[in-house]
Amino acid sequence: MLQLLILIAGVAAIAWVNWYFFMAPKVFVTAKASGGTQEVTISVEGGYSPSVVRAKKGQPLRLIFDRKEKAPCSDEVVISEFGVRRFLKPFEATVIDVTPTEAGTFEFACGMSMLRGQIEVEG
Ligand SMILES: [Cu+2]
Repeated sequence: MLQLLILIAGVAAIAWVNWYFFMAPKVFVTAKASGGTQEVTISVEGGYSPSVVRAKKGQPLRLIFDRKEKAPCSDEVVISEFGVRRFLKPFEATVIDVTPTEAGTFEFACGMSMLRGQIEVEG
């Protein structure tokens, strides 16, 4: 009986770890449109939250990276498809404006590609 309980607890712990690392960080947010510009605030703290931003093609997209840490990993953010490489000041919000001209999924990442997120552009 005790062994069974330990087994159940173990399986639950593994399930939780999988959920935490693979499911939970994938927070989807659709950029809010106001006056023709889509806007989304992404908090930067050991990762990007939301990590997936949905936006529409052909409309300016304003990404506000709100960096809540000074860990060197998140010093820079790179969005290679848009030719963006920007330094994010600790405990400050950095505004990055891009205009997606094509539909698709575009990655953004820290300078070392450890922290990752995506921009999903719908046509
Ligand atoms: Cu990094």
